[in-house]
Amino acid sequence: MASRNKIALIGAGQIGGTLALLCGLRNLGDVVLFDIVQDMPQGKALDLTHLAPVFGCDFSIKGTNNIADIAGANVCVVTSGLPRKPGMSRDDLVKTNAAIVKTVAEGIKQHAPGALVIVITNPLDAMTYMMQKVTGFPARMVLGMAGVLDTARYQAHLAEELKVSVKSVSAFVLGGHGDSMVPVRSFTTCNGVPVDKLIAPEKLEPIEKRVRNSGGEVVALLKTGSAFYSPAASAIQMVESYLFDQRRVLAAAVQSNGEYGLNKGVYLGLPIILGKNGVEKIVEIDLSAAEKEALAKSAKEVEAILPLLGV
Ligand code: A3D
Repeated sequence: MASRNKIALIGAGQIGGTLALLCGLRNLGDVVLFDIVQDMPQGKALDLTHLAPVFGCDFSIKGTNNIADIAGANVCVVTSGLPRKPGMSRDDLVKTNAAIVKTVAEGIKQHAPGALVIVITNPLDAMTYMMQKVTGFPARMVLGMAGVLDTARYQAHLAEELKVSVKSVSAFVLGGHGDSMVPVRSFTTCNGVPVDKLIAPEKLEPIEKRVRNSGGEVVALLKTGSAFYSPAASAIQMVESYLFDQRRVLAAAVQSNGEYGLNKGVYLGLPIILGKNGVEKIVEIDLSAAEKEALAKSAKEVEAILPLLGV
């Protein structure tokens, strides 16, 4: 008999709770929702248990403060850590969140050694690097969610400008999940038509600038916390690609093995194929000289933070 998937959500805050909801709605398997705050994950789990009959979702969800409950998880999605406040950069979170991610990584290493780990905690690329270093898991099994979201933000604003369905826009945003991220215009199309043939540069540039600052735009509006619906949805796309071996081509923070001339070992948003073995392949696309330069600059910004991690 086939066994059910088990998805461990580490951090039961805004993104963790939304992830749990989406796991249920999309029938992905059974969920363990872990947090250090007493009773809160149990409360969210009970609420979602009551939702299951309404939509006919066959899933069990357990809220817990005991990390040992993640044992046997196929996938761990990590959101534990502080979100930004208005005026903060993602890098301002580094010290606090590094300590949290280190503890969580030790728990995952001990209790879920076979799991795919998807990190969402910011600063994303550095936290994913830290997760791989502390768990010692193969690099193909540790990746960060940012590229799917940054790409979705680009697609959303391009579709708005073109007045077309978001389904018609195909795009890539690569690089670090920060101000230096790289919207890859040369591989961004509306049903195969290059986007720079459809939108004039003076309109395209502000859209790309807005994408780089989209996270901050949401933070400034919310005032407490950061985006959570779209980050959760983006991670769910990655979870599905892994659990169902969909081999989707998407952008994710992965460990470079020298692709694109980047230093080996650095974590950065690159195009990948995500399947049952985790990162099946880092795809090398033919970037323009300016895009390559922007990617290298973005990698330098990520590398500048790594010494602060102490791993
Ligand atoms: P929030 O609602 O504050 O939830 C974080 C949760 O982590 C809280 O419930 C904490 O109690 C919990 N926590 C703290 N320490 C631990 C620990 N040691 N073990 C388990 N849980 C712990 O934040 P959120 O869900 O809105 O955001 C979570 C993270 O995602 C933040 O670092 C955000 O900056 C980041 N984020 C990333 C993106 C990307 O695109 C990469 C987008 C939006 C937010």
